[in-house]
Amino acid sequence: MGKTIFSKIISREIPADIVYETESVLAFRDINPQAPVHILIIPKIEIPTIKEIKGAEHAKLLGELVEAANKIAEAENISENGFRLVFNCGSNGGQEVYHLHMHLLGGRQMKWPPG
Ligand code: DGP
Repeated sequence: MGKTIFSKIISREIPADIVYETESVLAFRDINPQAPVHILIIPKIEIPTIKEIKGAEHAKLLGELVEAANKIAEAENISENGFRLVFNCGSNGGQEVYHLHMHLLGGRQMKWPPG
């Protein structure tokens, strides 16, 4: 698969508002925010979708993505009131960028079911 826009954000070829970074994870503000806080949390390795996730191989990485979300939610002051984490997968899931990413959304009341 070709390089996605998120790989170019990881390599700093294109700019992003980066809010968190570790050796394995990067987080930056969504360019088209759907909530007062809308941050994308991504692994630095290229995994196209959540379908490629294997427990034995990726358990640590997934834990790091969720840990990043919790830390960012604290830093953004949305932890106490709660927030939403979303993985869109494939066409029906509404996925546009085929580099695995978790959406962290907060700062307003979320609705259910989602659109
Ligand atoms: P998804 O539909 O789950 O694949 O979400 C992709 C998200 O990525 C979408 O909410 C918009 C965001 N996005 C797309 N291109 C860029 C970009 O160049 N920079 C940033 N910060 N976000 C982007």
